[in-house]
Amino acid sequence: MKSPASPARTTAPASPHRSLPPGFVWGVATSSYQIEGAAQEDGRTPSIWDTFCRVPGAVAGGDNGDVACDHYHRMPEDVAMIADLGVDAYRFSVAWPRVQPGGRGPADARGLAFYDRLVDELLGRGVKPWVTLYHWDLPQPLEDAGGWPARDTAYRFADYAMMVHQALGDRVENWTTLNEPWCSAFLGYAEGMHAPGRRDPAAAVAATHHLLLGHGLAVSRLREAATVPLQAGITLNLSDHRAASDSPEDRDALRRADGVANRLYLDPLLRGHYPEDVVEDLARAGTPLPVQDGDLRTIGQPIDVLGVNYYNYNVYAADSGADEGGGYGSGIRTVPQDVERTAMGWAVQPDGLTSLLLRLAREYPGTPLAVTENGAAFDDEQPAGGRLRDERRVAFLRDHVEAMARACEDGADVRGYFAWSLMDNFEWAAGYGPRFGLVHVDYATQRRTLKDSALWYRGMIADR
Ligand code: IFM
Repeated sequence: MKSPASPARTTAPASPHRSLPPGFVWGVATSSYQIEGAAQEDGRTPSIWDTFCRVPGAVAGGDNGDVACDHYHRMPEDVAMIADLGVDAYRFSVAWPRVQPGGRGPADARGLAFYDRLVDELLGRGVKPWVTLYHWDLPQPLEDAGGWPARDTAYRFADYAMMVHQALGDRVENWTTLNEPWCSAFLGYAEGMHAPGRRDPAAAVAATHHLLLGHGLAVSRLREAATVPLQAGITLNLSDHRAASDSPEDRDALRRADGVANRLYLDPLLRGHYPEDVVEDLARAGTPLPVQDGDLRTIGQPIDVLGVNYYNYNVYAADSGADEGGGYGSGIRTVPQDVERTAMGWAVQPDGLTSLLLRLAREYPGTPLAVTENGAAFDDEQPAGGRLRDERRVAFLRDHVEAMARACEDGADVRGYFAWSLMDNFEWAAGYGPRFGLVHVDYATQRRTLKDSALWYRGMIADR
């Protein structure tokens, strides 16, 4: 194993700002279910995550998002804290079951009013709102009606997007339809690790198509409804995976893994068609994509920005006895790498951010990129005297910001970077154990303490 923190530097690195374009956006990110709490207030109805958290053994420690960071009640103080970091933008998501309880029928004015206040509070402090419409909290009744594997959910999503746009569209410029549809589809419907906890590879493939269709329908309708200029996009979790060797078998393992993780999403969105090899693999596996006439035109319409969530990459080898997971990775093995790991067990690989951004620039030219999530959970100490020293997170962020800057120097068109996450929060199936925040949250008192990483981030931004 490498030493826990990055090796000491002998020379000071050049400022990343010199390599970044003018107007580069620095931000922090969160999502609704992970921070809001107030799960039963103001008309909000259960999402698939409220349900999943009640399944014994589904979430570590039996945790749930009922209270989370209590952001719903502490929003003005939290926005003041965001502004104090000196960021340009705040990426947050809107809770569908708060805005449209049950996922059908009219909007709930109380739910919309919360986001209305949030947007005003942000703008009043000079912070741009970056809205994500869907970060995994599907209203439970829509799951009961079939969830994302059902085509109708895509149309329900576009209707809901319009409700949010009607309330916020006069002030919000940046709209992200979905966060990490691969996770919604494959972790939720194939691996059963995330809500709704299904283990059905065919459902995951159908969910993929309907998520992308929902994205396309929402983008069309957002553009039709826009009265002020609007930037529309989607955020994908992407990784520039590698093959363990140049053998044809390992290269094919990489092709298949990369096909499902990356190209299954990138190609329809940015090239207007699904990758042929993946379509064939999926059909052969008995899990075909349920594409109808015109869908790919809807999905592949131009977007203004592609959000990239980057954490790490895998090295793949062929192994007839292995299954990468969820029934779609049979014959593929992940080869463990001897590198530093985060508290999630994820490898720390900043070089993968450079290569990913350059690959996107090369293979999907013409679409501006923004790193919409990047960060790490570490086993932080408790705050002492109002301070929390998290040098590993500082090193992680510094190394990844530099890795992004290198990609920009080499030609990638990256317009923004959002640290994940503003504050410690509910880390899905891992519960409240892993702490990704730049800000420490004491869940018993809801006291917030800026970690050294928050101070570093503020200083780095101020240096531009
Ligand atoms: O916390 C999540 C986030 O909701 C989506 N992207 C990855 C993060 C860390 O797991």
